[in-house]
Amino acid sequence: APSTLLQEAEQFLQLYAKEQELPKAAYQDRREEIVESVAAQGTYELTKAELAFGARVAWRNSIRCIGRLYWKSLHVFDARQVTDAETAFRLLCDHLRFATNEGNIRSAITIFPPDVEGRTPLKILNHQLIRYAGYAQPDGSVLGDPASASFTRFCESLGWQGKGTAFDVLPLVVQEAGRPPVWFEWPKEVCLEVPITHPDQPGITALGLKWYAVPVIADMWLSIGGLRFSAAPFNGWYMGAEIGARNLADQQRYNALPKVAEAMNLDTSRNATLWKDRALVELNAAVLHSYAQAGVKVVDHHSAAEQHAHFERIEQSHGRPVNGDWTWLIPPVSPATTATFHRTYNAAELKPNFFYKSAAEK
Ligand code: HEM
Ligand code: NRG
Repeated sequence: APSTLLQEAEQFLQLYAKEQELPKAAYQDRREEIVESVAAQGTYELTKAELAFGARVAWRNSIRCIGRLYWKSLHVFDARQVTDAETAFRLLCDHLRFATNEGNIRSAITIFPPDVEGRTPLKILNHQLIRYAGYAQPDGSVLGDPASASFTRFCESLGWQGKGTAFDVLPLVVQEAGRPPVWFEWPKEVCLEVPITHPDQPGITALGLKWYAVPVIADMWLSIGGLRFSAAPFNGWYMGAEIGARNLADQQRYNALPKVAEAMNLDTSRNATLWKDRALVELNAAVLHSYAQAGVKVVDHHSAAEQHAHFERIEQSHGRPVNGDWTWLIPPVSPATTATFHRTYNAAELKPNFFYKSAAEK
């Protein structure tokens, strides 16, 4: 409804004016401009500066993100003019090259046009821009990443075919409004990957595990000033535990702990030998070692938690509330060794922010 659009636009403009020290006259002019545009057009356009500020604050307000200390350094690519699939693919290749930066990863977001009257001009159907395929096998198991099984089947239904390894990079799938989805294979050069090696456990190195350098979440919508950006993929760098304690370790993902334990000659006959815990620590050490060795930026969970604590102090010093989702902010390995574990958070989600889409909105 236009009334909530106007309300959210005004709230956002107030935040922008306050934090960017906009002169009162400029604020009032801009406010009038927005009111008139909404009256005439039913919508309005953010300036480039408002868009960049809004995207950065959306990161700052992300209650599940432990990496928020760096919210001001987000690079914002304005792709609001782009409505065709080929150009989107080209710009997303540029995004990946910029973000990857030969391993010295830079946080970035590419923002495609906002929805108009509930309609998304250009959709991205991937969960992350780069992710590995998962192929359902006749015996019920999955080759590759089980989390990608249904999207992999969907890509195959569009005519895409992977090599059939456990680490096939899925294609980009985009959809122009009113058209069928189309896929694009990423050039190899935009998908930097890291082979997982262990400094003193050759058996772990021999497992042949790997992971990609840059996580780019592509399936959330970005809310700024009452506008909805349904295609706004963003990236930072990995916290090692996302890979070592979840992607490679979860039973319903790559399930590597039994193999790691075997490579370490651990006694797996009883839970009480803590073989899973020992394997988990070494797998996480291997991930951090491998990314460092490859010159790819990564953060360990202890440093990440310290950085978040620093972020909390800065936010407090500016008189802003620090909201958080404790269940996500604690790392999945050794949570009680971090300060995050020992405090509580209010889980309110301020706007601008990133939100999940409902099944119907995907
Ligand atoms: C979630 C770390 C950058 C927005 C997370 C999570 C981690 C993390 C560990 C939890 C993920 C999970 O458990 O699956 C980092 C690090 C960054 C970074 C180390 C390095 C710079 C960013 C950026 C944005 C962002 C650039 C947006 C501009 C979010 C959001 C979530 C999240 C929205 C929640 C995702 C969900 O609900 O699935 N981050 N992040 N983060 N982060 Fe960050
Ligand atoms: N756990 C997911 C990625 C979620 C977001 N994590 C980040 N975001 N680090 C995974 O692929 O393991 N980021 O923008 O850097």
